[in-house]
Amino acid sequence: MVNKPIYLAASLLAILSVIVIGASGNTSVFAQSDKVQATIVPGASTMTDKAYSPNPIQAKVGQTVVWTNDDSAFHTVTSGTTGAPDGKFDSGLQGPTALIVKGKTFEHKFDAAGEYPYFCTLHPAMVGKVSVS
Ligand SMILES: [Cu+2]
Repeated sequence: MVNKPIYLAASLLAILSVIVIGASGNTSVFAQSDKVQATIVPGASTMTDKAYSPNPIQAKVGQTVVWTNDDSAFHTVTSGTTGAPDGKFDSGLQGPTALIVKGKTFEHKFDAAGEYPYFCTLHPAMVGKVSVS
């Protein structure tokens, strides 16, 4: 009977340690996502280097950048500099990836480090950059 409080305390410690170990074992939940979200902001047509957000987009090698058109106008995400697309990626003017209406998305996976400038072929003042490291 004298040992009962000690037994209870030991049981409590055992339960607590299971909880603590369980919580600290969850670090994988916070692992890097394979997608980076970006948007084409409302009113983007005249917003030059603020048209795409964030700008620049920071991504790690192997990540996929997903652009969502949050504007009511049709835009593109076209790699290269204004008037000189370099062919690395392009949401295009037609087809399934064209950002014709609000809510449409375009994504591209970046497999090499570097700086990737892009623009909108419909509003050449719209410019952005993806910085991959
Ligand atoms: Cu545009």
